[in-house]
Amino acid sequence: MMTNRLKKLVFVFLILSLITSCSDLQRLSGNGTQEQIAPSPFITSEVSSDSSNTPDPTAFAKEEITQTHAIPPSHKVELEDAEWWKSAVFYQVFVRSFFDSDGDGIGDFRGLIQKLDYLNDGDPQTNHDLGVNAVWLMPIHPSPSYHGYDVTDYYNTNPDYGTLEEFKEFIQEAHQRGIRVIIDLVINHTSTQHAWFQQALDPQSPYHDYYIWQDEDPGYSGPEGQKVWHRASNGKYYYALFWDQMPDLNLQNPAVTREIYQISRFWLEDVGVDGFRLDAAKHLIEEGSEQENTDLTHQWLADFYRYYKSLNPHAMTVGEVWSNSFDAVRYVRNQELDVVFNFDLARSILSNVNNRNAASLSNTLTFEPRLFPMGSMGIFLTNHDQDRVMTVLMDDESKARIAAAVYLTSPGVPFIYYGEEIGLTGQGDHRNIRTPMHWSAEHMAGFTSGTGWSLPKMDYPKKNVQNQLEDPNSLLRFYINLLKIRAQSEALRSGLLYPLSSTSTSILAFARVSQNEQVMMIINMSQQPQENLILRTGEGLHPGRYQLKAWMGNQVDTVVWVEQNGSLRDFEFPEIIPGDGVLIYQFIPLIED
Ligand SMILES: [Ca+2]
Ligand SMILES: [Ca+2]
Ligand SMILES: [Ca+2]
Repeated sequence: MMTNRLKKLVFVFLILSLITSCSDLQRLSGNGTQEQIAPSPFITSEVSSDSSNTPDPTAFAKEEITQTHAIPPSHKVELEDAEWWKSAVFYQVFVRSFFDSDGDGIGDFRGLIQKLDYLNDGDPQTNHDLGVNAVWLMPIHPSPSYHGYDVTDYYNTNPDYGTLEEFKEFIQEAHQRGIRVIIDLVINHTSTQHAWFQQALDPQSPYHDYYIWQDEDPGYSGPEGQKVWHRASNGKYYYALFWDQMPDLNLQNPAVTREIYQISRFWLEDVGVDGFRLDAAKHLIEEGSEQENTDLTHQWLADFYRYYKSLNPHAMTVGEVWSNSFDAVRYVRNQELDVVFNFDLARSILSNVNNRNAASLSNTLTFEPRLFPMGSMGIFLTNHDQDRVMTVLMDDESKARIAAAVYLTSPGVPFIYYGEEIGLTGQGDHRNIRTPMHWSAEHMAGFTSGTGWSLPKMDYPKKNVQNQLEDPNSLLRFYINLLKIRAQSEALRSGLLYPLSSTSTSILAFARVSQNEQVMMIINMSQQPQENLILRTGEGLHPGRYQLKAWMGNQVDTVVWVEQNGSLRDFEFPEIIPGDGVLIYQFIPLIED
């Protein structure tokens, strides 16, 4: 289609511009203090000096296509409420491993209720809780597998976890604390044990076309080279992308789409969830051997979006699109998903933190979020399918802090994988990265009074929530502090990111700038203290004279002067920045006499 083609061209142009501007900044960052920073080719900076001190929110990019400009004040309430996910912090929970209330060794809904006060007790004044305002529960439906991604009944809860009534109670308790609840919705495939598939084996059954059949094996394999066509007991071949026990649904069959709509309506209206994490969203509909990101998949999701928004405009979806960010962003530009995870960014954050590469990380953090409309990019470090953060960072807790500081202060909707905040480890077999939460040094890490379905890691006597809450310098305390700072900062939740170049190649520095606030991050990605640091940027800040208020780090006595064009020229930071240090400052305008 012509319009899509045009958009693609504009898109590619923007990306090229960005790459150019990033490399400009990078070239300067290593040099002396004499040079001026060239204006970015797509920043128009047409702020008239006689107007108020707030820049034109559309100055960033006139092209409607990026949609990354600041939200105008008139839309603030909507940002906070109707589109609540745009300023939310999510916590991803594997129910089976979170907390067991009845001693059978399996986490459950009652256990979740008992631990809600750890996630958010509903009181912003207390500080023994993370203060997250949304949870994503991995599949809660009946399933023959421990993970639940092969569903046998979409209208019930897994009896291991509890009854539907108990789940409703959980939602009520969560909502009372200001926590929204989304659940995994697995619609690409079912279990072979689902009644639909059992009946589908009969070619005369109306359920036959709920799945994808061929008389002969078409022979082609999946995107990872895996076998996707499997012979059934009826002699025909069915398509199953992930596993022969998870046959793909035929979402081109309107009857199947109607089923999915009914299921969604049930959970949104009758049960009361706030949205869905759509598993395998890029794989919904195949076009022959084209098995990911097809036009038909995009179209199906656009229809589904209209459907669930018609039921409840506050309902949201976040999609698993495990592709590069250019493919991923297509799902949030035209109302198909509300949020899509950025896997490229996650990988880049971890590898750059691991390699202590501030310049490369600065480029990524500048480039990636600008691809996405504000509030539509899911930002995370790892999830239930990937080696845990602390393992990837080779048990280096200072690196774990840097990684956390980066993704919890960057543009995007953060998703914390349970246990990440206390430094749980795990790699390889997925069971190893879905082990029980460590609550205390008690039996089974306080996860169960019985024998856990899986054992906690050996380090639980030292590494657990109770210990870390008591230790003001723990990783958990660091997460709690960061999340508190984020919760009180409009700029960190919704502002644009402007990289600050500096005289040190070890420093990652950037500003977050919203309509009413600006915040500066200074992260020392080396172990060596950095002194006489000079920071600058050519654009983006609100003009004026400011003091810095320390949100993290020492209070500094200095004045920052931002010029009329929004640039910061050679600001000398007056303190030594400790190795692995994370500093956060809010700009406080100086009232001139
Ligand atoms: Ca239990
Ligand atoms: Ca609290
Ligand atoms: Ca599919």
